[in-house]
Amino acid sequence: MGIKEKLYEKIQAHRPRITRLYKEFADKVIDDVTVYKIIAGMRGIKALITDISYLDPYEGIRFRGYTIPEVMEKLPKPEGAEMPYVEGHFYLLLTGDLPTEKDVEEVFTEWKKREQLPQYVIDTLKAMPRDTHPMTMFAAGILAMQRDSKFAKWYASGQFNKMDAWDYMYEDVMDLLPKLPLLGAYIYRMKYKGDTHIPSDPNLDFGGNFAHMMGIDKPYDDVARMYFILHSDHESGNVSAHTTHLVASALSDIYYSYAAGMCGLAGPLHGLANQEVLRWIQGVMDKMGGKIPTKEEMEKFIWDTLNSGQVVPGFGHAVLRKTDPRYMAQREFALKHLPDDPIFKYVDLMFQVVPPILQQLGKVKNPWPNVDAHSGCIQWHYGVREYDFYTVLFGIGRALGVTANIVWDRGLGYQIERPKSITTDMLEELAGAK
Ligand code: FAM
Repeated sequence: MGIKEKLYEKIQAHRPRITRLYKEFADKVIDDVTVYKIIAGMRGIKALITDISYLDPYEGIRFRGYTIPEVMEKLPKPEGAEMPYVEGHFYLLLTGDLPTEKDVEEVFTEWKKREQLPQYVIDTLKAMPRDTHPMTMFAAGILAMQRDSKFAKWYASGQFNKMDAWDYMYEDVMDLLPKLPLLGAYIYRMKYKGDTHIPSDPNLDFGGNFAHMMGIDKPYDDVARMYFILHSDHESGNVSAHTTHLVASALSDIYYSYAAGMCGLAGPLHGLANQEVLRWIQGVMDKMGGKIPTKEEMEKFIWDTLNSGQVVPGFGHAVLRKTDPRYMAQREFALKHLPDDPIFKYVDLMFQVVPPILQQLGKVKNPWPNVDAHSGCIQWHYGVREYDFYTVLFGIGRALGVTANIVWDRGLGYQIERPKSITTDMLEELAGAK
């Protein structure tokens, strides 16, 4: 059975569960909304539903029920590679089943047919000032492709039928995803490599081809695969996933929705944190004259940062309460491939020194490192030293999860999002603060 047939079968099987919940349990209370939760950005309110991934505070992310080590072990890998095919990971996210080699082959072939970047996208990028932020270029490139949306054309034709919406969304997603490595690599080489470009290789997979078009040798192909898989999804409430879902809930197509999600990812509190880590480390390196600090010296740098009112970048998390497994996956890779890298030595030292200090503060809910504490270090090692570009890498990965979500959103007929707002007066009244 092909991926689309399997997806349809899964959607059909799932629909009655949602219909039953909606019809028979509509009034059941699931969570409380407190004043804190409202003011703290709807923090923690259970108000979204997704089966693509789930974030357990103590275990970290599970993709379709599989932990990161399980995903890395169970998914098929290209010959000689350490990291799995991104194609296979997308199959898992979309269908919920581990792919066979044949399933991966199907996604590979389908994506290869659809990967070419339209000339008008290249023209759009070229028309932008060269110092435009790469995330702006990335979002603009995606938005430009909206003219080719099959979902939007179908809707405009007057044929729209809620039961078939997933099909057109799926077709758009399959058109969009394979173009993203080409778009990202094009932006990178246009901005930072003198507008010289390396054509896509028809024989290379999503991650391998990205490394090839970036112009970076092995094992950067595995870095790309790992990076895209690790960043693919973090359940639905984070800014990029939630924005994509929200915009799509208005029946906007994937180009509008995912471009909007990328604008959210571009924010310093979301996709930009990884470059803050590198900036912090390099600031310390300058002060140390390039030497690796002792444990005591590193402790002092951490305290100086905290005493000056700043946070230690790369540590803490809104939901997680242990070391991020996405951090651990990158740490394992670094221990194997770049144990002597000076930046890795700093990252490693921070891993030992920072958590006990944050614990001493007493207020930090999670003193452990998050994914961003590691990502920049590996990119820097393999020569991607333009900080601004790191969020584009995150964005290519994030596409895998958010697009799988949107196909399912349409499959299950989720409605337009429309929470209710109240005024401050009303909140004071409701809180008994008047
Ligand atoms: N260094 C110093 N103080 C920290 C801290 C850190 N790494 N993490 C949390 N705190 C403080 C926090 O500022 C707050 O202090 P105040 O009460 O004085 O405001 C207190 O501890 C309680 O915060 P929390 O409940 O533990 O964390 P939040 O849920 O409010 O915030 C983070 C979560 C991630 C924003 C926060 O831990 C932080 O600022 N970390 C450093 C920046 C970072 O690494 N961001 C990347 C997050 C990443 F996972 C992502 O989303 N891309």
